[in-house]
Amino acid sequence: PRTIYLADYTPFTHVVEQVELTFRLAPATTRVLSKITFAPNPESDGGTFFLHGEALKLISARIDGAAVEVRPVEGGLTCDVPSGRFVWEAEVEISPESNTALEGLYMSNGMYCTQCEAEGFRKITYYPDRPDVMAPFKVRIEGDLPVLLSNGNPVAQGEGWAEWVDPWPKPAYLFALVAGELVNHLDSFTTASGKQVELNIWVRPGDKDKCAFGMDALKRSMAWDEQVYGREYDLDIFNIVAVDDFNMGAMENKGLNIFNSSAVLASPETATDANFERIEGIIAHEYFHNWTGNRITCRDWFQLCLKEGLTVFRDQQFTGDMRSHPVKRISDVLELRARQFREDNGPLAHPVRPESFVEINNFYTATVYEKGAEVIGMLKTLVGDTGYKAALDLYFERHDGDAATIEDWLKVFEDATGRDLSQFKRWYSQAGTPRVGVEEALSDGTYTLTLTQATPATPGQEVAEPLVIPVAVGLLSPNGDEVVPTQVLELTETRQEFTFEGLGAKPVLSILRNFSAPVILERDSPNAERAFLLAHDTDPFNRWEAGRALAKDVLVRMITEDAAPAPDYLSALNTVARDETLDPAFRALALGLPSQDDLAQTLFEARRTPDPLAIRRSVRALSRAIAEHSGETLSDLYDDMIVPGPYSPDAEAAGQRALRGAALGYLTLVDDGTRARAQFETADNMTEQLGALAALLNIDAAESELARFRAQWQGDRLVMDKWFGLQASMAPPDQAAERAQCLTEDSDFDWKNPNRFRAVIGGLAMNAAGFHAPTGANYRLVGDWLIRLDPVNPQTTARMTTAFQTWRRYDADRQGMIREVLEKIAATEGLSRDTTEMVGRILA
Ligand code: HT7
Ligand code: ZN
Repeated sequence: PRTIYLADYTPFTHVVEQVELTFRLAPATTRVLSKITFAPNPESDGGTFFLHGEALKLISARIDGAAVEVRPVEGGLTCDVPSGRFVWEAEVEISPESNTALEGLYMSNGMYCTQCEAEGFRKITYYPDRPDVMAPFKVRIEGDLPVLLSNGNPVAQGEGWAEWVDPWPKPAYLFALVAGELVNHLDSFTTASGKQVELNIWVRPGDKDKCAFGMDALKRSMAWDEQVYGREYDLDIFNIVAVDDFNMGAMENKGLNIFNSSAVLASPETATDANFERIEGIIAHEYFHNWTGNRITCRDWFQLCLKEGLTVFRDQQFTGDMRSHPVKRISDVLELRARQFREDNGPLAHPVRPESFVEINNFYTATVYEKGAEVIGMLKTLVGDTGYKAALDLYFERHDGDAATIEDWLKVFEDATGRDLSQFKRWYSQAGTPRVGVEEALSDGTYTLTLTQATPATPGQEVAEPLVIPVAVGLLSPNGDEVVPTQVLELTETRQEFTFEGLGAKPVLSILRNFSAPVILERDSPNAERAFLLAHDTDPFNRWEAGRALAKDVLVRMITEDAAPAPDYLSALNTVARDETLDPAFRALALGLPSQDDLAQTLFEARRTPDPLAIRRSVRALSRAIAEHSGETLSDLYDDMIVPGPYSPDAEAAGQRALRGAALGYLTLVDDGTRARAQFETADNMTEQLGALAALLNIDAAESELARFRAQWQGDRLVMDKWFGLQASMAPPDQAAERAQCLTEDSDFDWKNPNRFRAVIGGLAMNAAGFHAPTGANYRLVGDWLIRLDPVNPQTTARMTTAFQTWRRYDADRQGMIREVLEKIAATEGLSRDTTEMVGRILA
């Protein structure tokens, strides 16, 4: 397959002035008629006229009304065109019902829908399918279905047809069409300038009672973007549609967002608190794209982080404002370390702005999204809130309507703040997680902090240059008072000293407050100091981090030295759990132990081969020790954290349920499941029902509850995904293979549905000890399912190969078995470009 390089960018030969599309819908033979006005692009040096097109049956093509002879070439066609403006007209036929890849126009439960990002529009008609070609679209849909939707505003409709006009020039990847038997949850929003906007969430008839929360989240997002970023909505209507078969979470098509139903549908009975929070975040994210992504888009796909990093950053800010900033920051960092650090420290490492790709779909990664957001967070820390606001105002003013680049983005910060960002820019081009070292010294009242930085080599990048790393620090006196409040040190050299005067005694350092940079701190502080910070730090993130570091240290000793659970840690944790001055949601996070995957990586970095079974044993032993040590505290929490009244998904109630759920998890280890069984019986919401089921599964005593859960929820696809996912991800190591096999043979295992496939196969891959069971049976099971899925849905297959990205951590036997599986996948005849690229990179 051909590699595409950022350095090879050239503008398209033409600009598109207008697009008119007519769809005559039929499951196997949809006709797409296009009329596109092209004019020479003054910014192009010329070249051959080329239109992308894939899997299209060309019926006819005309230029300025006369038939034209087209020449098929790889990935599309070329033809001779007039030297000035001309009108291209084509008719093509496509088959939505046989489109299982869920890219282009496809069908899901009898409904037509589209997914065009990144390069799906070329499966709909011939077009310059690249983000820097922006045009206004007019769309006519003809089909015998009650609801016919596209981008922009509705302009006319009749029985079996509808016309839409989107006045805002957009790239083809933001095109969308939906047609089906849908019902709407209707509402409206009045913008700051007084414009009335119609809002709809379109769903299958049975799902109408699951839209209220999503609608509320949408209205809060619209208000927030006006208040915080000064951004108003710009059409008369905003539609969201829920679709069951979808490769990712959701898609920000202009005025017509399409959502995986799991990312929008929620009711107290069927969705957990975590689901509600995810839905709120995704609705906000897609809505915020209207400005950061749609009004200002990307010049080319290498600039993906321009829209995704910024939009993730904005949705993180939104959730922090809606809920709790410290809790959100801790959750985001947990996620960053679990997904992005894993990527950045393995064979799939790539810069936030990659410089080459084979298949762009493989670069919708944690690095582009989450590290992309961290880079923006660092920029904001460096230029301050006022500088950030000025830069963003300038960005919207200067680039509205543009297809922009990271250079454009950084230039607005330079122009608005006067700062030189040439060194900072390395964050976009240099992969790998920087390691920051710390040395401290006190002499004559002067405290000297020496910081070092080094970034390990990553694929294709042997040498890393020093970055600009904002390190937020505070100093505490030994009695717990803060003697130096938070200040941001700018680490720009490989080694740099910072001094603080007038300190009587050696202070306790609280470093990287609020996780001010996406780095790994290499610092072996004594456990007494960690316990001190856990008790006294004024920075909530670092308080949590201190507890985390303690837990990790205890677990590593248990795993490698067969040590007993450290009593100091047990009592420190008990104190935090009891501390009523702390938010319950924070306490719930503090009670969580590092994941088994995190521990495996920690051991690997300490040059020890992780044994997944030993890790699991130690985590379970520590959990049991916590349950025994803090039995009374946990029992009190379980009784006190009952949320009175009807279920509400708000942050406060969710925080209390999270703490109660954490307590239940521990208590179930020592009460034979008595409480969990009772909770399962009486739960009136999914958070508590699923929490009880998980607690029982954890002690392998959920047989009857699993059967009852299934009987209750058989008809609800999203809830049944939970049933599948929980079993695959929690099966004990010696049963995981058999259990997973059984789940894949279940009559409800609809493997072509990405949510169900991810629940079972992804769930198994997340079951750390189970996946790595010494027989290798689960490696083979996952590998064989990926081979089966690849011809049906390459995008989801390729994403799921990441289950194997950490393979080099493990012992020779496991590595050998995984290599065999990867080589078998790679050798599969007709393997997609997507999966070929991923497996090749993982094996390299
Ligand atoms: N911009 C979207 C990314 C995307 C996508 C979404 C659904 C299916 C396939 C997709 N490929 C790329 C989603 C987002 O970041 O908001
Ligand atoms: Zn996005």
